[in-house]
Amino acid sequence: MNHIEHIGIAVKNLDEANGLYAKLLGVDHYKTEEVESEFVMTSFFKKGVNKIELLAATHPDSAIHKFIEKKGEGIHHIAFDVDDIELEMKRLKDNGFILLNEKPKRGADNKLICFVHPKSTNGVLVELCQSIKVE
Ligand code: CMX
Repeated sequence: MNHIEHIGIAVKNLDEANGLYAKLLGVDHYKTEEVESEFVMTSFFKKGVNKIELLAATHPDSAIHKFIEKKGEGIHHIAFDVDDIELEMKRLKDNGFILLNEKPKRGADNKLICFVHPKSTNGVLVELCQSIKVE
């Protein structure tokens, strides 16, 4: 497990939130990307070493829609960079953490990802992110 790769923030309206975070951070988002398998549209901001991911639901079945319905907009997850996601998933599983998937999935911004259930991490949704090497 390395540094925090990004912080994910659940928002209702991505366009409005993009404008607001651009004003807040003083930089525009550098990309938007849909993750169809997760029913989310994402956008990314980079400020120094820090990265923020905004997430908006594209479907009522989206985890982001359910989260906002229940808790409102706000911090949704903390993502950690990892060198070898399969190794890290095994290490966490062996230590009793509940992983959301058996195999890494393709996430936004060129990453392989796996979520750790918040029930096993004191109520915080944790994401593992391994950068996909571009040949
Ligand atoms: N943080 C903390 N707690 C959360 C949470 C979150 N983000 N989302 C849900 N919970 C809580 C719920 O409130 C609920 O608590 P109670 O049991 O006390 O009511 C509990 O976790 C279970 O929630 P649920 O909605 O019933 O859902 P599941 O158990 O099926 O799964 C979760 C929950 C959080 C793992 C999953 O829905 C989720 O959010 N997965 C990640 C999806 C996502 O962010 N995809 C974007 C990927 C984009 C990318 O970066 O590539």
